[in-house]
Amino acid sequence: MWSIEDSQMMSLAIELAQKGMYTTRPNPSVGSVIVKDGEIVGEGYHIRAGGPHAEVYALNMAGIDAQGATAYVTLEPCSHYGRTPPCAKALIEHGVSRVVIAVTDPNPEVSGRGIAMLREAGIKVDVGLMTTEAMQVNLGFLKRMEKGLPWVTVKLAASLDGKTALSNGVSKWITGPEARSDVQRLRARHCAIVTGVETIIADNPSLNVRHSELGSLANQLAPAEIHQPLRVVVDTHARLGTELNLFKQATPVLLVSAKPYPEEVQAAWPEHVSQQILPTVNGRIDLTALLGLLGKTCNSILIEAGATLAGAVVNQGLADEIVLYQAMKILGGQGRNLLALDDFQAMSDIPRINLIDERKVGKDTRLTLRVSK
Ligand code: AOF
Ligand code: ZN
Repeated sequence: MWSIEDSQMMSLAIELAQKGMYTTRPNPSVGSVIVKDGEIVGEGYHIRAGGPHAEVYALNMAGIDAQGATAYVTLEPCSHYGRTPPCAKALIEHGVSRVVIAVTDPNPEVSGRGIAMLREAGIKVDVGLMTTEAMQVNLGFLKRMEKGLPWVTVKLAASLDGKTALSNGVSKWITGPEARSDVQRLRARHCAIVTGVETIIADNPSLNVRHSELGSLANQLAPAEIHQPLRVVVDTHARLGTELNLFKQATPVLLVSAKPYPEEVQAAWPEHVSQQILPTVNGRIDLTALLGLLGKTCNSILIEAGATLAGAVVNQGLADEIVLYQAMKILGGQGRNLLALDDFQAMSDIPRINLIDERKVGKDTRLTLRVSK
């Protein structure tokens, strides 16, 4: 069913979609290529929510050449009037004769209706080219649409002996500057960063994205184009004080606890700080409830926390991906472990982890791992 040209054009559409990775959320990243008589007459990608969809850029570029052409789209064209009119309608009006789609859109507003609209208009629609590859670009959007939960990435950094700090608690500069810059890019593509109260007390981090530390991405992304992630702190007993680096930047901070903060603490919060009270399980914030809350607006979240919270996320089977930066150092002693996990009794009980990617980042190694359920 698929020609070599089909595969080449869809690969290009996927590459285009990837360009939107840092800017489209909560929308998906979508790419489109329009081909007429073997020539590319239009291409485009979705840049930001509220702006035109990928197909519209490609159709505008193609103009009259779209007549009788084939449109390649990485996600099913939309059928609804959202912030923009339906792309299926635009494709019909421009007279394309064939549409090739990699992934159907699970958004209940669309979910097959885009395909139906095109077919009703007599357009040939072929679905399922390079589906797996195209899905990788929108793992968060697809999971949120299907389950109402965000994609969960757990970021970890450790020595060769799996420690995150010396025995005396010193944890600064385990990984090098390149890995820290890589973490900035990781933050930039997640909707929220979740950490625990212990990390805030120990390190007083700001958990923001700093343009100057984005490395090569800084050339692509102007400071104003960065989506600063929502910063979430799990603080079950509402212990946090008010003099925190987290509060210094005026982008949203959400404090999650089991009880309200004292009135005088709340009164000292800047305007961008808010709190949410969630239920507990065994004396700790119910992480499934937290994911459900964040899944209302977030495609993907990054857990940057200590062994207890990160361990709980993995233990409860809530992690989709682990990004592990491993420094070529041996910290020795009784330093902090990477994850606080259950004592497993059998090899069949341990989490199942697959290596997706492994590369050198400066002097460190970065492993990207998928956790299968
Ligand atoms: C497409 N092409 O490039 C995108 C699509 O709020 P709106 O109007 O931008 O609609 C957002 C929804 O449209 C989004 O949730 C997804 O279902 C679809 N996104 N569709 O055909 C695109 N970004
Ligand atoms: Zn659309």
